[in-house]
Amino acid sequence: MSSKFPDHFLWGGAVAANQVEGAYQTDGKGLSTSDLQPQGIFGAVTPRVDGDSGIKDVAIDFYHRYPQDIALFAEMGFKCLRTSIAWTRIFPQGDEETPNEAGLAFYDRLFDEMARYGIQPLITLSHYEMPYGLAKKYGGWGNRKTIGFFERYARTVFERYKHKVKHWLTFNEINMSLHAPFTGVGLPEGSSKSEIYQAIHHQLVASAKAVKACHEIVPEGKIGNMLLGGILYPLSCRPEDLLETQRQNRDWLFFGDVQARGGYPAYMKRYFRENGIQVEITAEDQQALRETIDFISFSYYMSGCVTTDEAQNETARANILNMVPNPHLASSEWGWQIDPIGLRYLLNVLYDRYQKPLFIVENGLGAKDRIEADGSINDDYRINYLNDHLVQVAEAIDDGVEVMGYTSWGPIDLVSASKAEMSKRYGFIYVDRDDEGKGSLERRRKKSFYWYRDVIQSNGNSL
Ligand code: BGP
Repeated sequence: MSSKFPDHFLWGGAVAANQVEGAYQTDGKGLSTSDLQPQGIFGAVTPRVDGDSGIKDVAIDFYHRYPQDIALFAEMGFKCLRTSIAWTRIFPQGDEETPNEAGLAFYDRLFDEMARYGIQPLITLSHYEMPYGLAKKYGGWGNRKTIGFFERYARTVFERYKHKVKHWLTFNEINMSLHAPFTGVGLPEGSSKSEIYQAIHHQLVASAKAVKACHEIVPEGKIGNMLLGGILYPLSCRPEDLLETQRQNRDWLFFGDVQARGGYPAYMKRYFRENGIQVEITAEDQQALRETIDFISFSYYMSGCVTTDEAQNETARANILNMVPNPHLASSEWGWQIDPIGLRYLLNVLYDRYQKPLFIVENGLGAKDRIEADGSINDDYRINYLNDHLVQVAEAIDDGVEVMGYTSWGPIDLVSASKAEMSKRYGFIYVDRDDEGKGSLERRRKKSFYWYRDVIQSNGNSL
């Protein structure tokens, strides 16, 4: 069978600064909102006290061990590595006039190391974090001033890395801001819907300004958005369920509509009005939003269902997003429902809606791994999950969907975002570290390492 994947398909993996780097105060780095959440993004916000050690302080020590890790990615044949820049390495408090040179120099070293192996960087400007200084002093994205601070940061990194980085993303899973206000937009728990949507609006304007800056500074580059791509199905064919499903899907698609189409969709105006949500959108904001992204990127882990039946809703709460479980699907240990066909469906939905190239920048199975007596790790469950999803990506490509690349989540084990622990592993590469932070940090190839190497080498023919 000839490969359905195009030549130059960007195969690779995705990580995020705060889940791998560690070195949380090294070389002048400031505290980030993600450094303050020992229990993960959905845990309580517990401001750190000096000397307190959270699992992310060291994470997997990528800050110092990246040469070894990139060599392992190269061994699998990676064409692309997605990671993020920690804003606080560049502007430690967020509101400085001049950037921190030691932080900038770190990413120069990192991108140079990737270039040695021909691995292209795909860089997220903000992955679930912002300078704590901005959250504390200005109220995070609740304050319009944060737009300017972000624009300065974005322009600084575009200028600095324009010859090294050609693919950029603005905010990781921008649509999660609705569920995790502190990490997403730097607002305290208990903020009102108006406050959250106002902060989201500021973030959308900032995203558009970064897109404009990228187009000016890196004209031959491409910049995309990044959406959490969980698709929702109606639990029944009752018309009310269908309508409610459309409404809930729009809850997250609305972000893509603004970023890809250049303005607020009409349905949001009704939603704001009927829910008493007040958002200040100036004429200048509307002008800024007209600068649209070049491609759509998204994460995909699971799908879920929607019902208007209150009794069924009560029993739901099956996973992190409170989705109603689909009786036809199995779940991971964390209640994330496994749905490869949903990925094909979602790719088609997004392509029909936006007609822009798509990039799957996260997909994977979080699972506990066991090391056998002979030292091997036989993660067939992970291979099966990824294989099934990639088969559906090939189907979508055959459907005519333009897919730029695929970066699986956590190609090397890292700290989980939702739980801030190590034992929920996604990697092809095992890292010796446990939830208490004990372990040698030694790296070890799992069975899936060789499987992925074959997939890349054959451009998907081995699936
Ligand atoms: C996405 C985030 C990632 C990542 C992943 C897996 O939502 O963008 O940062 O961690 O989910 O989630 P978890 O780590 O909670 O298993």
